Amino acid sequence: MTQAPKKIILDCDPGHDDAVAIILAAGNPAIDLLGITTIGGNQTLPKVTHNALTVLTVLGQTSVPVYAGCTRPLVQPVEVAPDIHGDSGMEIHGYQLPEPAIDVVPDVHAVDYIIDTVMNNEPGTITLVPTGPLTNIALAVRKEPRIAERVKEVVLMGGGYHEGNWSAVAEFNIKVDPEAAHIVFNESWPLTMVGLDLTHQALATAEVEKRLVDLDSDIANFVVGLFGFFRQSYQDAQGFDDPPVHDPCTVAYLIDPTVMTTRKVPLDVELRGALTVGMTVADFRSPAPEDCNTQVAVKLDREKFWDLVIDAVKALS
Ligand SMILES: [Ca+2]
Repeated sequence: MTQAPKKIILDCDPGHDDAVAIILAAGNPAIDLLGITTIGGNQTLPKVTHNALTVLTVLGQTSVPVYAGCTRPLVQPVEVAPDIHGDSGMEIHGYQLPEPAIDVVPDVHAVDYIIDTVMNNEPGTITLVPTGPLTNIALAVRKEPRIAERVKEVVLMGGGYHEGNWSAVAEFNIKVDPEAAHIVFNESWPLTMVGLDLTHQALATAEVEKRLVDLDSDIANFVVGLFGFFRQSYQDAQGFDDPPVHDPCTVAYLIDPTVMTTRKVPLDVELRGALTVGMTVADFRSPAPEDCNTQVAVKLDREKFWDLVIDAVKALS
């Protein structure tokens, strides 16, 4: 029997890898992409919101509603990542991006959209998929605490138990709004942290790019263009040969949990360390407590992951 598609809200800051997460969510029948909410992160809120609208326009998925969220972190000043994502937040090689054919839903803040969607659907049916800083999600659960028990699960890209990329021990999404992450990681909902330990296995290699080039479609060319810029910036800024395509790993896990192995561990977010602010601290001392509601992603089935991405590009083309 086929299961009903999983209803998700994608809370993102596009972002090259966010764009691929949108593709996977829109292009796989196991996912029902209810809406996209945006959050300042890789670039400022107006830029990432523009990019989300652009991605949906490229994909021809203009019926997916987009809601703009918070312009800045709860406590920290705005910090963006132009060295990785460029001035626009989604700079691209060799592909002409269209102007968006749609606009955001007017007068509805992302935080209210998240709350209303969770409260107006059956408990246990809405999954939150944050792939940017956690400001919107933290504010939503503070404004309406009942969403914590109604959300099916939170599957987020962020953090890392052994790796950092914005400091020695902190990942960007968590580091730029650690207070928001602290709120989200300490709620009662089931939470899966798809962190750098996992996403650094999702490298867009030359072989992956060749598979996309061979598809010879507009959307495939769009992704190839994204990977082209992303490869260059990851080479220049972080010494990678191939860029890690972090965000779609979350959606891939929701489509097919066997795409990665996970481990149940207590998680928390460091707020006050002299060197460690924004570190996601995973307690691997075993066994995990019975009531542990958090887990980390450990190992990616690369082949299965890229098959899902390529299939979604094909389906949308
Ligand atoms: Ca992102």
